Amino acid sequence: MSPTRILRPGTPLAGLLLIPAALLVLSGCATAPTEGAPEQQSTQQPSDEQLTPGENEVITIGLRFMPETITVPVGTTVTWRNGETIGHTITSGAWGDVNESTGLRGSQSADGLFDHALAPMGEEGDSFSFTFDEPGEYPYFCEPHLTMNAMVIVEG
Ligand SMILES: [Cu+2]
Repeated sequence: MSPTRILRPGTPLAGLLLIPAALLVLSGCATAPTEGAPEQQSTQQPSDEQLTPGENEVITIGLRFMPETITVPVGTTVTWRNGETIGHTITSGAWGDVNESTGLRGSQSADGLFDHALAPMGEEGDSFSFTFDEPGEYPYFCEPHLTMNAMVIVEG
Protein backbone atom coordinates (compact mmCIF):
# COMPACT_ATOMS: atom_id res chain seq x y z
CA MET A 1 0.00 0.00 0.00
CA SER A 2 1.45 3.33 -1.04
CA PRO A 3 0.49 6.45 0.85
CA THR A 4 -2.15 8.66 -0.75
CA ARG A 5 -0.54 11.46 -2.64
CA ILE A 6 -1.49 14.86 -1.27
CA LEU A 7 -2.13 17.75 -3.67
CA ARG A 8 -0.02 20.79 -3.03
CA PRO A 9 -2.09 23.94 -2.40
CA GLY A 10 -2.26 26.16 -5.41
CA THR A 11 -2.16 23.41 -8.02
CA PRO A 12 -4.70 23.71 -10.84
CA LEU A 13 -6.39 20.52 -9.67
CA ALA A 14 -7.57 22.22 -6.47
CA GLY A 15 -9.99 24.28 -8.55
CA LEU A 16 -11.70 21.13 -9.76
CA LEU A 17 -13.06 20.55 -6.28
CA LEU A 18 -15.42 23.47 -6.78
CA ILE A 19 -17.10 21.91 -9.82
CA PRO A 20 -18.98 19.11 -8.06
CA ALA A 21 -20.38 21.61 -5.58
CA ALA A 22 -21.62 23.81 -8.40
CA LEU A 23 -23.27 20.84 -10.10
CA LEU A 24 -25.04 19.92 -6.90
CA VAL A 25 -26.53 23.37 -6.67
CA LEU A 26 -27.74 23.24 -10.26
CA SER A 27 -29.25 19.79 -10.01
CA GLY A 28 -30.95 20.75 -6.76
CA CYS A 29 -32.83 23.47 -8.59
CA ALA A 30 -33.88 21.14 -11.37
CA THR A 31 -35.39 18.36 -9.29
CA ALA A 32 -38.95 18.47 -8.07
CA PRO A 33 -39.22 19.82 -4.51
CA THR A 34 -42.23 17.68 -3.62
CA GLU A 35 -40.18 15.02 -1.85
CA GLY A 36 -40.04 15.26 1.89
CA ALA A 37 -43.41 16.93 2.32
CA PRO A 38 -45.72 13.96 3.00
CA GLU A 39 -47.75 15.96 5.52
CA GLN A 40 -49.17 17.98 2.64
CA GLN A 41 -50.43 14.94 0.74
CA SER A 42 -53.83 14.82 2.37
CA THR A 43 -54.67 18.36 1.30
CA GLN A 44 -53.11 18.01 -2.15
CA GLN A 45 -54.87 14.80 -3.16
CA PRO A 46 -57.45 15.79 -5.73
CA SER A 47 -61.02 14.85 -4.93
CA ASP A 48 -63.20 12.78 -7.25
CA GLU A 49 -65.01 15.95 -8.24
CA GLN A 50 -61.73 17.61 -9.19
CA LEU A 51 -60.87 14.67 -11.43
CA THR A 52 -64.19 14.50 -13.26
CA PRO A 53 -64.27 16.75 -16.29
CA GLY A 54 -67.34 18.96 -16.52
CA GLU A 55 -69.12 19.82 -19.76
CA ASN A 56 -66.69 21.21 -22.35
CA GLU A 57 -63.85 20.66 -19.91
CA VAL A 58 -60.58 18.76 -20.16
CA ILE A 59 -58.52 17.78 -17.12
CA THR A 60 -54.80 17.05 -17.10
CA ILE A 61 -54.11 14.03 -14.92
CA GLY A 62 -51.54 11.25 -14.91
CA LEU A 63 -49.64 12.87 -17.80
CA ARG A 64 -52.76 12.56 -19.97
CA PHE A 65 -55.54 14.80 -21.16
CA MET A 66 -58.95 13.55 -20.07
CA PRO A 67 -60.84 13.17 -22.30
CA GLU A 68 -58.23 12.96 -25.04
CA THR A 69 -60.82 13.76 -27.70
CA ILE A 70 -63.64 16.20 -27.05
CA THR A 71 -66.33 17.08 -29.59
CA VAL A 72 -68.16 20.37 -29.24
CA PRO A 73 -70.49 22.58 -31.32
CA VAL A 74 -68.96 25.60 -33.05
CA GLY A 75 -68.72 28.62 -30.76
CA THR A 76 -68.01 26.52 -27.67
CA THR A 77 -65.53 27.63 -25.05
CA VAL A 78 -63.42 24.69 -23.91
CA THR A 79 -61.71 24.91 -20.52
CA TRP A 80 -58.63 22.97 -19.46
CA ARG A 81 -58.04 22.42 -15.76
CA ASN A 82 -54.94 21.03 -14.12
CA GLY A 83 -55.78 18.00 -11.95
CA GLU A 84 -52.28 17.48 -10.58
CA THR A 85 -49.50 19.41 -8.95
CA ILE A 86 -47.17 19.65 -11.91
CA GLY A 87 -47.29 22.15 -14.74
CA HIS A 88 -48.35 21.40 -18.31
CA THR A 89 -48.81 23.32 -21.52
CA ILE A 90 -51.89 23.52 -23.71
CA THR A 91 -50.19 23.93 -27.06
CA SER A 92 -52.14 23.84 -30.33
CA GLY A 93 -50.66 22.01 -33.27
CA ALA A 94 -50.34 18.69 -34.99
CA TRP A 95 -48.69 15.71 -33.34
CA GLY A 96 -48.04 12.23 -34.65
CA ASP A 97 -45.87 9.14 -34.89
CA VAL A 98 -47.12 7.92 -31.51
CA ASN A 99 -45.30 4.80 -30.32
CA GLU A 100 -47.96 2.15 -29.65
CA SER A 101 -46.21 0.59 -26.69
CA THR A 102 -44.97 3.72 -24.91
CA GLY A 103 -47.60 6.23 -25.97
CA LEU A 104 -44.89 8.77 -26.72
CA ARG A 105 -45.40 10.97 -29.77
CA GLY A 106 -42.55 11.16 -32.23
CA SER A 107 -43.42 14.46 -33.85
CA GLN A 108 -45.09 17.74 -33.00
CA SER A 109 -45.61 21.08 -34.68
CA ALA A 110 -47.05 23.99 -32.72
CA ASP A 111 -49.27 26.19 -34.89
CA GLY A 112 -49.62 29.21 -32.59
CA LEU A 113 -53.42 29.21 -32.30
CA PHE A 114 -53.08 28.84 -28.52
CA ASP A 115 -50.23 28.05 -26.19
CA HIS A 116 -50.82 28.30 -22.46
CA ALA A 117 -48.54 27.31 -19.59
CA LEU A 118 -50.93 25.58 -17.21
CA ALA A 119 -49.89 26.16 -13.61
CA PRO A 120 -50.00 23.30 -11.09
CA MET A 121 -53.41 22.58 -9.56
CA GLY A 122 -54.41 25.16 -6.99
CA GLU A 123 -52.10 27.87 -8.29
CA GLU A 124 -53.04 30.94 -10.28
CA GLY A 125 -53.26 30.00 -13.97
CA ASP A 126 -54.21 26.36 -13.36
CA SER A 127 -57.00 26.65 -15.90
CA PHE A 128 -57.24 27.98 -19.43
CA SER A 129 -60.14 28.58 -21.80
CA PHE A 130 -60.34 28.95 -25.56
CA THR A 131 -63.37 29.56 -27.77
CA PHE A 132 -63.57 27.65 -31.05
CA ASP A 133 -65.35 29.79 -33.64
CA GLU A 134 -64.61 27.67 -36.70
CA PRO A 135 -65.49 24.02 -37.35
CA GLY A 136 -62.59 21.66 -37.72
CA GLU A 137 -60.15 19.37 -35.94
CA TYR A 138 -57.81 21.04 -33.51
CA PRO A 139 -54.99 18.80 -32.32
CA TYR A 140 -52.98 19.98 -29.32
CA PHE A 141 -50.37 18.62 -26.95
CA CYS A 142 -48.35 19.30 -23.81
CA GLU A 143 -44.91 20.45 -24.83
CA PRO A 144 -42.79 18.73 -22.12
CA HIS A 145 -44.83 15.54 -21.82
CA LEU A 146 -44.80 13.35 -24.92
CA THR A 147 -47.70 11.20 -23.66
CA MET A 148 -50.05 14.18 -23.66
CA ASN A 149 -51.61 14.31 -27.13
CA ALA A 150 -55.22 15.24 -27.69
CA MET A 151 -57.81 16.74 -30.01
CA VAL A 152 -60.76 19.13 -30.00
CA ILE A 153 -63.29 18.40 -32.76
CA VAL A 154 -65.52 21.37 -33.51
CA GLU A 155 -68.69 20.59 -35.40
CA GLY A 156 -70.40 23.23 -37.51
CU1 LIG B 1 -47.79 17.98 -19.43
